[in-house]
Amino acid sequence: MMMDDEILHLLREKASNSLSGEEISHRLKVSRTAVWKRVKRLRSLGYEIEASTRSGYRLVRSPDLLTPSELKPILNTKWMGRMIHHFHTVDSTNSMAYQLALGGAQEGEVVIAEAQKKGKGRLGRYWFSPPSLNLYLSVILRPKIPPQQASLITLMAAVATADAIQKLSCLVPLIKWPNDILVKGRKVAGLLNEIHSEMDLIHFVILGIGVNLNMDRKMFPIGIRTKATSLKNEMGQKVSRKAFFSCLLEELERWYAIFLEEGGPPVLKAWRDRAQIKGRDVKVSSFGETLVGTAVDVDSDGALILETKDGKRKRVVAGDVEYSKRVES
Ligand code: BT5
Repeated sequence: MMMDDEILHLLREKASNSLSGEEISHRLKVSRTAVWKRVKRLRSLGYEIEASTRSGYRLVRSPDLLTPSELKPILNTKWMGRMIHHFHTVDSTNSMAYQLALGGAQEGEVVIAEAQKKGKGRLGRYWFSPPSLNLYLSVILRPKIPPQQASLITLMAAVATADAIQKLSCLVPLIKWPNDILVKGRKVAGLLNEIHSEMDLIHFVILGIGVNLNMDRKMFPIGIRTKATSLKNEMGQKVSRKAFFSCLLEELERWYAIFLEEGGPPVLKAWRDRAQIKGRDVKVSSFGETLVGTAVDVDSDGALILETKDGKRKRVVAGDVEYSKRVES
């Protein structure tokens, strides 16, 4: 893999011209046959590389792959995503990131996959993750905050994801408590945060984000077809996965810094602006119980405050919300 990246790096430096096989072999200290084999391999991955005996190799087009060599040149972050673990298929990027974090992976390392076989939603649910169309990624964070504040990280990530969607698509997404991102009332992205902690110390948080970018409506499983959407569906045009990745990481890095420096208030304010939850009639399922009432707000820990018909206030820390009326963003 390293050598593939080095060849691509050299070819990109010479984007408008060709580079001879001899020069590549000289610079990488390998034989010309080895270079040729690698070029063949890169072509099989979708790279269009012209080869002529006179002038050498020229990179004509790169595939829409989310490999480190494709992503790093366009990434504008300071530290997030500087280490990217890319996989064609994994069970779940969250599970992979969790294992890497247990093994000592650093804050800001990212796991990304073209497809997931067992993409995870919350509460044992699934995340539909077909290959090469969308974004499935997990970021390892090691915030020095008490575990009770971990749900603010979920809200922070939801705000960052919504901001990235708006920047790239000009659509205005709405956040549905706690972690759904809706466009025109349909779910376009979901977040799953997993935390590894002691009573009063977080070891790490895995921030899992799935965004439907280029999936057509008919590709969704029947059960979610009317509830889910993709940016392509809503914009009527394909979205560059690389550009979206870059924008998302920038927003995450920015919002995480705000959260660490200023705490919950700016995150909660941005979340409230995006969620417009106050006064909505909602049905909430939480730990097997169903509550019906009016949403009052989220509190400083990100819990949902609900007023039931009999005027009682309830605090919900985890669960699912259904709006009585369909929401349009
Ligand atoms: C979520 O759960 O919305 C969290 C999804 C997180 C996915 C990312 S992908 C990268 C990382 N690695 C993982 O393994 N997971 C994270 P929840 O709120 O429980 O919503 C799950 C429900 O959404 C399912 O029961 C379906 O009804 C629906 N759903 C499944 N796949 C979907 C999709 N691709 N788009 C929209 N809705 C979907």
